[in-house]
Amino acid sequence: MSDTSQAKQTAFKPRVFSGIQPSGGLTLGNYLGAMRRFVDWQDRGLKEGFETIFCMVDMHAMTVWQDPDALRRQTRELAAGYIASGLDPEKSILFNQSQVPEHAQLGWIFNCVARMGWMQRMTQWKDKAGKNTQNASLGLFAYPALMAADILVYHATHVPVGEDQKQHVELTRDIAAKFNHDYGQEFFPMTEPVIEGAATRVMSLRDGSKKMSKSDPSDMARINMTDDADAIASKIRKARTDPDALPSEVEGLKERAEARNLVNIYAALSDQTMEQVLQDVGGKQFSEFKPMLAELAVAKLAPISTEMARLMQAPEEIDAIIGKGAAQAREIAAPVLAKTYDIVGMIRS
Ligand code: AQP
Repeated sequence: MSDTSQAKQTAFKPRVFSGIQPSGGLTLGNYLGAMRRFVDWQDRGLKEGFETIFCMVDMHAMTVWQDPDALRRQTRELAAGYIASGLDPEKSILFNQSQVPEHAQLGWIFNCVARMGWMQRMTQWKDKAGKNTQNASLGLFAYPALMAADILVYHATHVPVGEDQKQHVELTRDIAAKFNHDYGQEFFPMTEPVIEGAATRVMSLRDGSKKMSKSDPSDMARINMTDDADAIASKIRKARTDPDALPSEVEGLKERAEARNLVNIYAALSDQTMEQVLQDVGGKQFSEFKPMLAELAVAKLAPISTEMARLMQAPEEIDAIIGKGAAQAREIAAPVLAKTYDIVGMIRS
């Protein structure tokens, strides 16, 4: 962790929290922007002696309609994705949000701290509710307050996220600051969003101005972690591009959102910078580059999807892992909630 962030957090020991919604199949965006980085944090936590906590945020997923059986399956699939990507329940705490009721309990308190105006400014609310805000769920509107609770119920100091979640982590800081100010105590930390790495924003394969998303109506817009080699190759082959050859410099990708996205994905999957990739592929046509990208994506994703499929054959094993994780999570969350109740004046007898 950086010296500056450490200085700001002297009263709080470093702790990392992040989550993913089980709102559909996992995408390459979730993998590169979140899961792969969670594994790096897990390893760093082990070396530097801090806890890492990763959650399947099922209560967030249901802010838009989820079929109950699908939600159960998607939650287990996300747990399988975490484990297959390298998160180890012996090294990190892995669990689903609804098994730790302290999230919802602190979430209510934060609903009373957060202001309507703050929520109305959230880009994700505007994007997801669209023009029909009257018909969106109250949960979708209040989502960032629950996310603040997810983070602050562990006094988490660092939250690795993709670009799209930065605004919500900033709101978490606003909620913590208002709570601390209103009750005159430095009780909650000022959590840092950690946005780093090559692929903090993987874009749709059909539209380079939209992020790759699980809930995109077009399956061709995303690579799912469970796609087989043929599906991955076909989606990359059909990905929208332009007729020009690839440039040799990143500068040449300006105004070429789709081309930039494919180069960015290649860079992230091959652990290179975009500059390094372009040194090799500059001058190539997409007809040559796309098969290279497909081959790389299949090579990287196939072992993960195979392991996910194996784990999904044993749902009871997954449930045991996340049940144990939930118990560990509650050990941290319960005293934080109890102290919060004391601070706000709620009787616990
Ligand atoms: N396209 C992306 N590029 C980089 N990072 C991404 N993340 C999601 N999509 C991309 C990161 O994954 C983490 C979990 O996100 P989430 O599933 O909880 O919520 P989301 O950001 O709303 O993801 P989706 O796929 O778009 O889900 P739906 O369609 O249900 O809304 C976060 O760290 C996020 O930044």
